[in-house]
Amino acid sequence: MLSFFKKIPPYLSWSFLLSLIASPQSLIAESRLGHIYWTPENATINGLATDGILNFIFWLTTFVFLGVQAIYIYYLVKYRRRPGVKAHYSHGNNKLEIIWTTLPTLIFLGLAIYGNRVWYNIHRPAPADAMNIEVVGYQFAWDMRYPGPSGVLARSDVRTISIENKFGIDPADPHSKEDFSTTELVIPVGKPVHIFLRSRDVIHSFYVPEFRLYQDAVPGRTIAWVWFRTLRTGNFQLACSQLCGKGHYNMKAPIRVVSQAEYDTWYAEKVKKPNIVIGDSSIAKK
Ligand SMILES: [Cu+2]
Repeated sequence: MLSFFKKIPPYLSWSFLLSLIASPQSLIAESRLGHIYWTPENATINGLATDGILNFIFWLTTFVFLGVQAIYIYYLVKYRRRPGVKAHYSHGNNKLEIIWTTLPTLIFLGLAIYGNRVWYNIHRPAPADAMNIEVVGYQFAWDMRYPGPSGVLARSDVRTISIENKFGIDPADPHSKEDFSTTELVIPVGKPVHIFLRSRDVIHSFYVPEFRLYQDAVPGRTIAWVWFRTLRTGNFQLACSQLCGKGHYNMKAPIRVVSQAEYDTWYAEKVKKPNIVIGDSSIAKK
């Protein structure tokens, strides 16, 4: 067997390895047609800030990397040993040491402050006019809960989630008769959307690359700090991004960002038929 591998010319094995690196799109589950070597095109206002810091750090490190390599090669050539010239050997320079320790420290401090500001802006409280949607992950799909005409989601508690009451809704709340659930996330473009994120079983993750959003859904908790505002209409995909079991690969839901008019038509149709049934939990307790 080993002798067989020894017979492979080295350029062939190298070309195989290179082909693996050069064709990552064939290794990704859902093929992307654009932006293959960069992030997918952003679709939210928060995403602009995230992309800003990502691009800034990318170009800063590119600039530093190229600069350092250029100086390195220049010195390598300039102070090399030649006939009649001895290789130059430096024992260090305190002034230079201080400069190249202080400069990166200042850059890192600046990046930390910049990053914190971006993080704070993304996580500041949702605006008052944001629409509330509950998103619940479970093995292996997503359920969305929309409020009725009042715009207020019925009171719910993760502790009362059961087979009969999959959202853990309080049946005493009058809003509980208005809410409806869907398996796709439909959003009017430009409207702030406040997500209440929950899990019914294990840890899942709400991941939408175009929204620059990645947030774990943890059983027993309601994650209430995720909100965003979309910039353009389009079809996206909500994909679970925490390995959550054997069906994880297929745990996804469509996201449709549509015009306000299109959303109103869709909502009017849905809100007519509240479809959340809260069963008799006393049966389960027996
Ligand atoms: Cu999952």
